[in-house]
This record gives sequence, C-alpha cells and structure tokens, in this order.
Amino acid sequence: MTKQFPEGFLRGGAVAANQYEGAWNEGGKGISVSDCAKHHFDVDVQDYKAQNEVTTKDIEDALKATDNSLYPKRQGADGYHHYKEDIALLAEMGFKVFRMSIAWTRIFPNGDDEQPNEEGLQYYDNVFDECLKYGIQPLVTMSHYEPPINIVLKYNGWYSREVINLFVRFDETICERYKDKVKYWLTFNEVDSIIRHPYTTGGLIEDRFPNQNFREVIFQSMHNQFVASALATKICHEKIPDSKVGCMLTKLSYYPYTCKPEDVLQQQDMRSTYCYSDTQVFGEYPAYLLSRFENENIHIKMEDGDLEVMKKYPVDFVSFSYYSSSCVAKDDTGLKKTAANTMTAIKNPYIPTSDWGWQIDPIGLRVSLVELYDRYRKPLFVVENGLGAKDELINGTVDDQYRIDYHDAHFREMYNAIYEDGVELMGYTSWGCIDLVSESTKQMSKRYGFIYVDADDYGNGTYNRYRKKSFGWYKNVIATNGACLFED
Ligand code: BGP
Repeated sequence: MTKQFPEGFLRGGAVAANQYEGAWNEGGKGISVSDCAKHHFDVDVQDYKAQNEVTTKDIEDALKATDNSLYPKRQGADGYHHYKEDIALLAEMGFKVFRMSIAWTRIFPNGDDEQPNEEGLQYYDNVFDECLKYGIQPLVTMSHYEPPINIVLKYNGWYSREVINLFVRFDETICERYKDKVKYWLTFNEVDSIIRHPYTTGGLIEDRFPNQNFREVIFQSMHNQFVASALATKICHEKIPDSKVGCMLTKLSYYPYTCKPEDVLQQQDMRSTYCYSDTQVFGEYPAYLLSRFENENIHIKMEDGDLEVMKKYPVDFVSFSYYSSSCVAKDDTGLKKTAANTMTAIKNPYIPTSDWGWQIDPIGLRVSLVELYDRYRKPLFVVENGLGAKDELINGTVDDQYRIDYHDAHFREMYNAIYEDGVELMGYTSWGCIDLVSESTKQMSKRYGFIYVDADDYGNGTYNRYRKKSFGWYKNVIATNGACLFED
C-alpha cells in the first residue's frame, strides 16, 4: 500500500503582508507598525529582545525617516508588484493552499477610517482571483503583525476597548467582500506573542503607559483581542456559512533539560503560550490564567457580554507555527543558550542549530502535534515551518539540499503523527515559501523560500525570482501527496 498523506491534504506555503508585499505607501495603504520596525544592523541576530524593543521616539524617527533601507519591511519581497508571477510559481509547484494576510492598513489606512480604501480591496480581489485561477485555496490571516501606526499613537494599541469595534469593522468589510473567495481564516497570528513582542502584535509601547503595570496592559489588550477574535469568528460564520476559522499559536515545545522533577515541572512554562489558545478553543479563561491574574494583582476590565461571546464563538481548528524545540530547567545558570522563535532558549546538546541558532528537531514537530491534538481534540493545521538559511544564488539557482533535508525530516514526522498517533491534520503551509523579510531580524538574507528573491538586507537588487533546488523537490512532494518521501 502506497504511503501517502490523507486525500485532500492542503499542502502549500505561507507569507505575511508586512514581510512580503512591500509597497508600504502605495495603493492608498496607511503606515503599519511593521513599516516602522527598524533593522538593527549592529545588534546580534540572536538577541531577540534588542532586535524588537520599540520606544515612542523610535516611531517618531521612523515616521520622519527618508532612508527606507533602514526599514526593510517597506520593500518586503515586493510581492505587491510581483504577485501574479509569484502565484504562477506556486501553481507550478502544485500548491493546494496559499496562506497570506490582509494588511489592515490597505483596507483602513488609519484603522479608524469611516470608509474602506477601494484600491486596497481591489488588490486582494486580484490576488484571490489569481489563486483561484490555479485552484489554490487562500488561507487568510486577519492580523499578522500589521496594526496601523495610528492605532498605536491615537488609541494606545489594543489596550483601547474602541479598537475591538475598529477591528470588527475591518472584519465585516473583508468577510463581506471576499465571502465567495476565501473559506479558511485565522484571526491573530501567534496570538500568544503579544507577551513577547507587545508592539508588533498589540501596538503597545511601554513608555506610553507610565506608572502602569505593563503586564496588566498586555493582558487587558489580550482580552480585547479575545473578544475581537470571537466576534471575527461570528462574522465569518454568518457571512460565509462553510468557513473555517482557526486560532494560531507559537508552538514552543519545551523539553526538560534533565529528568530532575523540578526541570520536568518547568515544562508548565508552556502554559504561558497555551493560555491564549486555550481561551480561543475552549471559549473561556483557563483557571490557571485566572489564578495568575489573582497572584499578580492583574485586574482585567471586562464588559457585559464579553465572556458570553467568547464562549459562543470558539475557533473551528487550531493552527500553529513550529520551527524548533527548546530546553527548560528550574535553574539555567551556566547552561548554553541559543535563539528560538521570538525568544532565547536553553540549548539542547543533542540536536543541531540553524545559522541563526534555531534548533532543528523534526521529532519535536511530532511531539507538538500529539500535544496539541490531545489538548484540544480539534483539527490541526501547521501554518508555519521552515529553515531560515543563507542561500547563495549561483548560475540562476540555489543548491539548498539542507532545506530539502529539513522539510523531508519534518514531513516524515507529520506522517507519523497522522498514522501512528491518530492526529487529524488538515494541512501544511511552509513559512516563507518565497524569500521575504524576516520578522525578528528584518533581514532578507534569512531566506526560507523554495523561490529565491534577488534582494539584499538593504533593499538592493533586481527582485527577480529564481527556482531553488527545493522548488522541484516540493513540487514532487505535492504531486505525489508525500508518497515520494517513502520511495526507495
Ligand atoms: C513567526 C512569524 C512569521 C515569521 C516566522 C519566522 O513568528 O509568524 O511572520 O517571521 O516567525 O521568523 P523570522 O522571520 O524571525 O525568521
């Protein structure tokens, strides 16, 4: 019997508007938080905190800046001008699904505009038409690190209750406009990341909350996002009856550094991520989060009906990003550290790391799938996974055998999770299926794609596209629905 992934398995790739599109001030688009995210060329790429700390002065400088090379997301991979060519390349690989986000600022440039920007709406109509022309299903993220900068400066980000209504206006507009083109939706990208980078996810800057408990500000903003996510789910289901709405979490899989019980207990730190997806899946705050609020003297202002709407509109499936696993220990003094997605981790001496320090652990993906399926009993979707590497373009291609090996190993573990562990997996979208600007370091040189984009970290280059070696390999994986992985 041929070993294959399930019939109808949605395999493809993912991008985010703020890292892919560029054209930051074209087509009527407003300025987003990511357009003001500076690339710190002089900071260690593994120092996530230093790379992503933002002050009000940084924003003021960014809004006055004339040198766009300091703000690589303004150019992205210039997807805005290349999307037709790019989607044709995705179709050549046989993509069944293309994950992307709708930039709030293309639709409502300031977030609080009374009327939507028709040019922005038309752009995404064109993108979806291009996908559907090839039989590619769009999978749309409503918020992927793209709040309008006006929401930060005028409303203090998601801390303001008013932003729920503004986000609902955005949701009602895009769900109505694209109801015949988009069936799969995600509400907030890596919903838990607001605690690790409150600026990009929640539009929060600590110096704007003097004399306030900033953790309380973050959790208050999180509550507003929970309400907005539930209302977005309601809008999708009412406007698009066969729609499927997912939450999206950062799957940071923690291993105890030793079998000491206190190291094993440290794995409970995963709850600092699960508490968000638990709330969106179960439609209520988990007891351990409420007790944390109590113990930390955090008071969340809720309005009548909030908890009811959260309970009534939980998500339909659980999606997540998985890049690497990490170790945890009660006492990490003297233990080697390494970078991970949006954080710094204890290094696992048994597994290799990427050029950016992220640990490569395919079995960790299987562990993650089993953990999440056992926890939620809802269909799962891997919507980000991939290897950021220094690719070199030689004679019009890139020999990225290392990327093929990475994906090959991860796909085998996904197969095991499905057929050995009984996990219900809807699909898989590799992160950065085409090279784009890295979220954490703002680099083009941290490349994930099956397609190479000729641009450097300063925005210089032709922006021409080139097929890497992995392009043909992935095309075969899709064509055989994974059977080629198991052929001798
Ligand atoms: C996740 C984001 C993606 C992407 C990915 C890779 O946190 O959801 O937008 O950026 O990380 O991380 P990086 O781009 O920092 O290599």
